[in-house]
Amino acid sequence: MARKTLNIGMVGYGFMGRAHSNAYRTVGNFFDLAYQPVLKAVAARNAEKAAAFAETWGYESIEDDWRRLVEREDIDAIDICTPNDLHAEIAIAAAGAGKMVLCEKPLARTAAEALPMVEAVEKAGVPNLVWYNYRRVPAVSFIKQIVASGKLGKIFHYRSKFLQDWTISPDVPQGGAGTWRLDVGAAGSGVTGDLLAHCIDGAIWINGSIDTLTAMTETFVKQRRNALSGEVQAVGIDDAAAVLTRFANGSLGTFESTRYARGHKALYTLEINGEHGSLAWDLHDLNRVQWFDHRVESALRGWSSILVTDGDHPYLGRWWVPGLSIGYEHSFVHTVADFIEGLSSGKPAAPTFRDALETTQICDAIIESGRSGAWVSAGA
Ligand code: 4PW
Repeated sequence: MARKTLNIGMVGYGFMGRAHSNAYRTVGNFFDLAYQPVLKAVAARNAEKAAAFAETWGYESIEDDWRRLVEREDIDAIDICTPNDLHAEIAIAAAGAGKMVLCEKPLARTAAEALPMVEAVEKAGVPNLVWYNYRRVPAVSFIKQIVASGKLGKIFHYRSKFLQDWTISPDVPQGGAGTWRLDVGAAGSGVTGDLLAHCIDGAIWINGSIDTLTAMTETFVKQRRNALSGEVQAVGIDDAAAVLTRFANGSLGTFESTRYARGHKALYTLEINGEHGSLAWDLHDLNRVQWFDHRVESALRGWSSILVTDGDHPYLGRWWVPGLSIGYEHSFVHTVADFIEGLSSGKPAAPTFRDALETTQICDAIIESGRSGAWVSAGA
């Protein structure tokens, strides 16, 4: 049967613009879907860069103002790949124009900013999704399945970290392309919204809601040059965060994120310890899950390393033959596949804006606790 078209209007052309564009182009070749994404237009203030991006990725047209993109009749879905400070305005306008909205994580700089976005998509009744892509690494989806099956029994601990090392030099500027993540005005927070948000999203998805938390945050470099104005300014972001949580299911959580861990470029790890066993995963070996089953007889008991590349593992049946690995970019392809599947089935792919609001509320609570040192109730 001929596929219907899903006309994409992309806002932004950075790292995430590339990851999403690749996913839209690839998904139809591997997944059997009712809609085929069509790269209709990309919008960016810099028309020259937008044109080069359109040429590379095969967008049919460009706009130098996202507002014109949102108004276009031939666009079905707006995909927001801008710095965080623009997410709310674009998403609310897109929902108001009746477009589906896909938004890069975190949903917004704060929960106060995110809530009107949630209300806008719900009032308009438009499909919506936040790109927490690591949920859709097959090994992570597999962990979610094992935990949900009850094989671990009662959960005691959830442990997760996301480590990088690219901002250690005080010469790295803040603001502007490439370094907006260091500018609190553009990003809202530092590692908490940028990196720890992935760990929190995964934790809530796999282990349920967080009730209370306490955090320690630090800004190691206090002043940086602004990449646009050249002015030396105070740094407002958190460079590192360490967080203790209590989950609603009674388990304890420990989370850490930093951009000051020499030698680590993107080390996202998670580990879960339950009554009957443990599971562990890390992004540097993303096709593998470590599994310990205490119910195996003691002489044979030990950690096993499961290669998540089987046709029975999540998403893998769509790719190559068992034993062959896939990578980072596939998590975005799976996100598009699930979003489109949700359009056909009427069961929206998660995390919706409403789901992702919870992660942003936790991030707010981390920043608040980092300032006060107090235990705070997480969530609404
Ligand atoms: O979302 C995160 C980014 O902002 C990513 O998953 C990794 O860290 C790669 O870039 C940053």
